Amino acid sequence: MSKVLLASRNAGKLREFSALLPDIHFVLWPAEAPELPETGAFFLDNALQKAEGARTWWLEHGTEPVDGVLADDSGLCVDALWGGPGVLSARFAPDLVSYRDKNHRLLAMLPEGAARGARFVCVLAFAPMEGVAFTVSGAVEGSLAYDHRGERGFGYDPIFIPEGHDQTFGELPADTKHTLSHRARACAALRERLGVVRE
Ligand code: ITT
Repeated sequence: MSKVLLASRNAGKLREFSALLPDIHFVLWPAEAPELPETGAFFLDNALQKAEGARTWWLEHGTEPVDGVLADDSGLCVDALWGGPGVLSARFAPDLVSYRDKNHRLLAMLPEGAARGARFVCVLAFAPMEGVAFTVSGAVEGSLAYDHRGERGFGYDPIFIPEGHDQTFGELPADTKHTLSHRARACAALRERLGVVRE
């Protein structure tokens, strides 16, 4: 089993990575570690920034050996909002605390009759402790619900209906989300890539 530092403070992501990559033992990003920079304009830039920033910090301060660092930059891209909130998904509506409120705010921003197409995108960056970092990505197409529906998952899950389903990710069981989500697809690509790297 490989040991990987997960450069994320998002509990929802951690839960999903544990389910999607059960063969990896994740070491958590410590509470005393710094906030990782994510100043890029693209998911890919931010994922690499986080993975490489975490690797540099761990090389100096890490408390146990790890094989590499995994970072995830992801978000919801809404057609009627010109792809927003996109890379700014975690920073959308900072005046609001709960995702129920943020989701209502986001839905209220859509003009009446607007197209409801949206997609979740996930870019994973993996930085081996020695060697060059690489990225993989995954996306899932879907549409926005008209209201916050369901309490499963996290973040924008209760307003996103994946293509081919009638329920939101907030209503669908986690096992279903894990067969088709942006993160599941990116994890499948990561597994394949790590398999190649190990050969
Ligand atoms: P880390 O950088 O510490 O990993 P973060 O929450 O800041 O955590 P991002 O910058 O990648 O991570 O922001 C992603 C946001 O997009 C996240 O906070 C959610 O609001 C949303 N998001 C991403 N994947 C999601 C998913 O599977 N379901 C619901 N919302 C998701």
